[in-house]
Amino acid sequence: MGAKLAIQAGMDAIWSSGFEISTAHAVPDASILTMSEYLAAAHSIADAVAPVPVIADCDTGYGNSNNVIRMVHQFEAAGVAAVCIEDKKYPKTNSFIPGKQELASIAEFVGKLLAAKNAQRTSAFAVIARTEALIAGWGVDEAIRRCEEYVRAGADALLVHDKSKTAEGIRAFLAKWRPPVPVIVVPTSYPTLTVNDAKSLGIKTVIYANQGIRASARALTNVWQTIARDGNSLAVEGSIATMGELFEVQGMPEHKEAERAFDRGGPPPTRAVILHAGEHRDDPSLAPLTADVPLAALDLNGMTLVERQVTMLHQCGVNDITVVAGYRHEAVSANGAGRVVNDAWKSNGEVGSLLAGAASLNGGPEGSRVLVCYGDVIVERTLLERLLASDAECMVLVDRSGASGRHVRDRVTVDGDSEPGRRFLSPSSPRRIMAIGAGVDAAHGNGEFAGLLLVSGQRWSALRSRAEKRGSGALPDLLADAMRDGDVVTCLEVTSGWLEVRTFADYEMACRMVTS
Ligand code: SPV
Ligand code: MG
Repeated sequence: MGAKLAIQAGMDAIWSSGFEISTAHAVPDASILTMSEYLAAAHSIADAVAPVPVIADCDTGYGNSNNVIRMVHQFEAAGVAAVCIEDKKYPKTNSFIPGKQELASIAEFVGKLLAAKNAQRTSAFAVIARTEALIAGWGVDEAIRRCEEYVRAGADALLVHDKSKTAEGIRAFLAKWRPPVPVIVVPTSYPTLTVNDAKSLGIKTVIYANQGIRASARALTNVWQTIARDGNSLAVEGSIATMGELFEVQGMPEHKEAERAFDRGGPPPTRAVILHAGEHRDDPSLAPLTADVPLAALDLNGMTLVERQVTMLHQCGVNDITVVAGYRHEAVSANGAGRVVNDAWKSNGEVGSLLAGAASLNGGPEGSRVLVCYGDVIVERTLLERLLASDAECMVLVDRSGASGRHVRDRVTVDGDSEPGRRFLSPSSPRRIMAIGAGVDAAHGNGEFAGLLLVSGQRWSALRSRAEKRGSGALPDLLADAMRDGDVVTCLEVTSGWLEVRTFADYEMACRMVTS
């Protein structure tokens, strides 16, 4: 995160700092963490900022020249642009820890540099030699003597570290010797040196090695102290990053984009609208139950009807759900779903409710499918799963059982010659609906619309425009409009597994049959 924020703020490259990684683990920067831990951090950083170059601070090379060979292989494979090793004895301590800073011999360090340059597999990879001669108090001449040898051994750049309060040591170094490779400095203790000053001295890279984690530590302390003191987080809310900012840093927008482009695992995302606006008071047997509450709020063995519908949709992976309420809407609570009200439900009907629901779906991912569900219908989960598994452009659930002896609300005519009431297997490819809506009479109907409609993202936009044109009416009539314009509507044919609650007897049956 720190690396990505630094790049976003305008830095050119990243120093994967041993001090910062140790601090993040709350252990001393003293060869305590292992190479694997530094490597994992450098790898994550390189991934996060690619193709921005990352320089990995590799301390003393984590051992002798053999350790350096493996180190170079691993860091190069992890995508870092360069490694930097320093000429101290192992185990090292951070250069700013007072006390003894022991240097390795020139010969030993030259051996490590030769091993590193010999181990690299790609020509662009760089090995930076860091001298701690000034840190250890050995003076500018020793620093130069060492750096000359390091350049002869193949070092691609030199990091001349110093902990004095001014840049005089570095100035003196560069005044006496102008190395044939780039020079890098870390002005932690002499922050008055500007990048422009460094440039005019001939320095190629300035590393701000630890300011990031120092800022984080101070900010964390302030935030926790405030929350602990206040017993809430109000006072800090305005000064801390928002979750949205961090979603950006995580790369959530790219994640979503990639999911849309490449994720082919399973059915496409589906949003659902449940139409619950109507009053269901035309049947006298149900009217007393729905005098004060709508059908959606009726209890079905411990859960309201709408809660059952929402729960089942969740179980089938549909999480973006809008319930459209109307009649006695204040009694409809839709936990786990959004809720909108169609105030004009009496006059604009299912189409009006569909439009009210569509408005609230606007925020969802572009192109996802829409499932429209009648509020007074309960289906078995397997039917819903079968419908959702389909990749049809526009599909309705149709009951072919013949519906003999009972009122059929929405008749449909399905293509093909299967006789209603006979046993049958669903065809391998879905059959077309030839007619739907008010125009289908008993003589021509051979099935019943069972209250579920699944529409692809593309078809949804067209259906919505048609609904806007129509303004009101019943859902089957809207589909009939679409078919008149040439749209193909197919069906998933079933002979049982659903029921609609239109009478008190239906309600009783639902209570008997719905158990879990
Ligand atoms: C680091 O960042 O780990 C360094 C630079 O090695 S310094 O902490 O200044 O030594
Ligand atoms: Mg370090």
